[in-house]
Amino acid sequence: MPPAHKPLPAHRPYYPSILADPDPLAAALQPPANETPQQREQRLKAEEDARKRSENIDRMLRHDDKRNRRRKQVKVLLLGQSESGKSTTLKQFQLLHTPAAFHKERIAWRFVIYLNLVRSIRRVLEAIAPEDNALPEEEEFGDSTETASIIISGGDRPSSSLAGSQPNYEAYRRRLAPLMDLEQRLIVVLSDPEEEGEREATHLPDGYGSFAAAAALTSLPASGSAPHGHTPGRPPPITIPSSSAPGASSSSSTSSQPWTGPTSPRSPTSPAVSVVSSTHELAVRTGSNWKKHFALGKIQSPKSAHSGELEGWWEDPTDPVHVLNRCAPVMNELWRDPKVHQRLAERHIRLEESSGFYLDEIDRITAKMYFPTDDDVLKARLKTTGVVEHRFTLAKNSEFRGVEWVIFDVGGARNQRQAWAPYFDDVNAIIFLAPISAFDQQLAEDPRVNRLEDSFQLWKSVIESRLLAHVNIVLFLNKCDLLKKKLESGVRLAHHMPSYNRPNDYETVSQYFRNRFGAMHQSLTPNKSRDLFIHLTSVTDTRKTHMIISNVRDIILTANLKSSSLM
Ligand SMILES: Nc1nc2c(ncn2[C@@H]2O[C@H](COP(=O)(O)OP(=O)(O)O)[C@@H](O)[C@H]2O)c(=O)[nH]1
Ligand SMILES: [Mg+2]
Repeated sequence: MPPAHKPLPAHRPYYPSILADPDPLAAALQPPANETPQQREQRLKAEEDARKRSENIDRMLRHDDKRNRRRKQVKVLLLGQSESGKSTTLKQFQLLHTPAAFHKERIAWRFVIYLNLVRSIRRVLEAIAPEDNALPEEEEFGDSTETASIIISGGDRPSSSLAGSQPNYEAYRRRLAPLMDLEQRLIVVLSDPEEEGEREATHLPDGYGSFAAAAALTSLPASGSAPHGHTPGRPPPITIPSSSAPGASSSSSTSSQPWTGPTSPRSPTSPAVSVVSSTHELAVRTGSNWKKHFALGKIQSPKSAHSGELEGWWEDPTDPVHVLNRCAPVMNELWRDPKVHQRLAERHIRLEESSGFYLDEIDRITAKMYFPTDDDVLKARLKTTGVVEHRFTLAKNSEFRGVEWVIFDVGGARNQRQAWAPYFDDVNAIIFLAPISAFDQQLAEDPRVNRLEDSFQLWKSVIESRLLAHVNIVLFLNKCDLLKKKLESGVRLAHHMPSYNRPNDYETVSQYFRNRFGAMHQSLTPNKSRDLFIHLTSVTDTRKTHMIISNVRDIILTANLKSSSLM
């Protein structure tokens, strides 16, 4: 059972109807029972922001009512746990429907991609740290919750019998130290120093388009406030909620337990960067319009004493590209070192499957005039907090010409889910993403909870919801490319889901997941006439995803047309 929750303030008109209702979705969206006053304050602020935003949209819609009666609008909500692929799906919608705007924004992702790369290097260094160095290094280089998400099982330190094959950790650490400094500087550039307290959101202040502007802030100590990392034991087995017994919940109690993961409140005077870098993933906040700050025109290089404006960022000596470029040979050496790979394998760490992985393309990414490609942007990982909205109008498709689409991308982490509620009201369709490759991983926000188990629980609460009973649902069983690789590398589903007793090949496993998610819908939905559309997806694959999106778009439009003609 989910924990009891504190009542929410009475002035918020959206929630009471949901919270008073014993709807299973309401329970799934409850805040953690043991939240601190600071977390509560933050949450209430986020909810207030979401409410205002929703009210603004309503106001705008009322204003545009006349026009909208003629020009139909379709609202689609992207739902799913953190790192399920929601923002990537939104990027694919943008790339398909507003490619010029997408291309214009590509350069804004450069620093995010750099940060993703540097964090991968940090993870490798953490993984190869010798046993006796382990604790200090974890404190210095961050917590282990992120690496926990890519540990297959076990997670024990390698035994001392491996001593002869140790990579030269100290030498790598010394030679790559400039990158660890750079990580702090990138976080400063991408963060908002105005915001205080524990927060994952970052919104970019004016004037932060220039890397030089942040250089002055970077003499801060690297860390010191990192909480103790969590070394997970063998992950708990996954139990699928029984589809034949509506209301039955998983036998695992972990998923309903409150989050007690690392928290490290930041004092206003303490360096913002150390907390962000060691305990949190960098996130982007709704409405921050952060991409504008990094648009080409805003990236100013300092003026040369002699010749005025410089040509590009690569001529700015303070630009991060120079540190990256200088460290590229060592990064390559580290990533190609067989001893490093042996160590990673012994620790069951597969960085190739983690978010924002660019280690196979170090030379290209660190080139002085590097400009992100479409694929780079699709692979970039930046956590979403709040709700991001994207609008576009179908111009070419004759049948549905002029229909406006509004797609909402939400934060998927557990402490973000209550911000979803205001968007349920008049949504036409939900695209729910479940990353089925994650059967051997844990949530970053709670390493005790298996990611697939969390997806099943979330899926169950969405399909059972009476509030959403008449909303079209499309299910993306995502990260199929990673699932295939994982199974081919020998990871066994049955090891993590003891009830699974079929062959371990991709076809059988993906079909099994399709059947299970489908059967849950069939038995739990309050609307038996609702059709469920299931797609096996890898949303980083542009060609296939665009075909699926076009198909989904037409299905949603047809269903929408049908229901509006019935009204
Ligand atoms: N290989 C692979 N990576 C994916 C896929 N979907 C998403 N990703 C990556 O997973 C990370 C998290 O995705 P994101 O869209 O930010 O997840 P969100 O938290 O649900 O918005 C990003 O680095 C994506 O590029 C997929 O199907 N295959
Ligand atoms: Mg996101």
